[in-house]
Amino acid sequence: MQAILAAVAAHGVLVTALHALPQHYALPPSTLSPSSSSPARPFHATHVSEALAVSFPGAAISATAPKPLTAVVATRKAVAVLKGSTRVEGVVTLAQEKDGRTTVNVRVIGLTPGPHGFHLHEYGDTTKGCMSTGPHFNPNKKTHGAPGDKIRHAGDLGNIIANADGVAEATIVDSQIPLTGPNAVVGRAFVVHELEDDLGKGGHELSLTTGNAGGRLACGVGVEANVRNVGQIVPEEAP
Ligand SMILES: [Cu+2]
Ligand SMILES: [Zn+2]
Repeated sequence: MQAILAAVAAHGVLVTALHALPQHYALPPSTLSPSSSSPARPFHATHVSEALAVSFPGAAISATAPKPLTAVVATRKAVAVLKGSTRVEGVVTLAQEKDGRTTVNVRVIGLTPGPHGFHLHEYGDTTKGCMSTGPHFNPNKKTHGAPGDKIRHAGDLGNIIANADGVAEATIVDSQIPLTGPNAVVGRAFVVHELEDDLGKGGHELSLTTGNAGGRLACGVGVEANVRNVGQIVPEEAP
């Protein structure tokens, strides 16, 4: 009796998996091509369909049917932990949407209340603190500007604003800071500054290079969270 119940349960799970599969196949073809996955990875899409084709006929299902393979990693993610020589610190989490835009969630503590320039700088080199992270990331050789400007550095993310407790929280959605490719944030540094970024409009001699945002209080290098695993089908975790 128990064996029958187990077989029924396994059957139900597999039917669920089959119903769920088609929407997961709406992935870009490149993410499912054999070349995008090393042979060692066990849950490649073709393997999934073969496994289901073989095991689906009801009579053949045993109680030891494999776990359903329906969870797909869909969003690229990266993270940066900001530290400095002061008590300013923070965390930046990044998620790249399907349409290519990146959502940046920032939380920084220990700031003076008010606006502080926030940028992606070119290098992930922090051997000399935040100073060795180089200038604003600027692959298109533009002048400094606001995030919404046509003419801006790719790394120009504007200001984050600290409250009376010195905490700044912001969500920025931007199309110039992808998580993959030659302009990826991975390996570059996020920097939070002492002063407000004038967004290129302050008339100071530094306005068109740095926004005259003053010293670098804290910085952190973007590192990948799941960047390489997007598009993979993985076993659903047990409830
Ligand atoms: Cu900066
Ligand atoms: Zn800039």
